[in-house]
Amino acid sequence: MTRQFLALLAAGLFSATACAQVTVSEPWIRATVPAQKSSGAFMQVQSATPARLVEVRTPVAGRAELHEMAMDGQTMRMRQVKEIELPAGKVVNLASGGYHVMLLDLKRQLKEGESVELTLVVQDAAQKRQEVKLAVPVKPLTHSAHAGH
Ligand SMILES: [Cu+2]
Repeated sequence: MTRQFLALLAAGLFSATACAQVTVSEPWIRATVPAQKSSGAFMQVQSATPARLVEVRTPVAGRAELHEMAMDGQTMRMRQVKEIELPAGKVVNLASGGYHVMLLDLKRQLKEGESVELTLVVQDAAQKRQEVKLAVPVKPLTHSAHAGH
């Protein structure tokens, strides 16, 4: 990623008006070791009106996917999902072992204590999209069970 692109990202893409109807609490990203190419982002998301989380973006990863963990016979596996339902007023927990955000093709190591820009794209019932921009703290590797990639 070029410096120019980073500057564009910081300057223009996001309006300052965070959507009032979507609340994100306790977001965190799992720290990585130097050669590691993937990590997970976890948080609690609540929307006042029925909506769906349809996309996640971050400058530190080549791509970010929405995943869910599910039993496949006797084994827990994760798979990509297109979207995550946000029922009105319900806190949806994106956590290790359930739905989560997977960061893939990491461009660098994510170190404990830093803050990573993450943007959630939420679509409401009228198909209108809005972005929720977050500064997410990187925390130590506490969920080692999540190593499926
Ligand atoms: Cu995953």
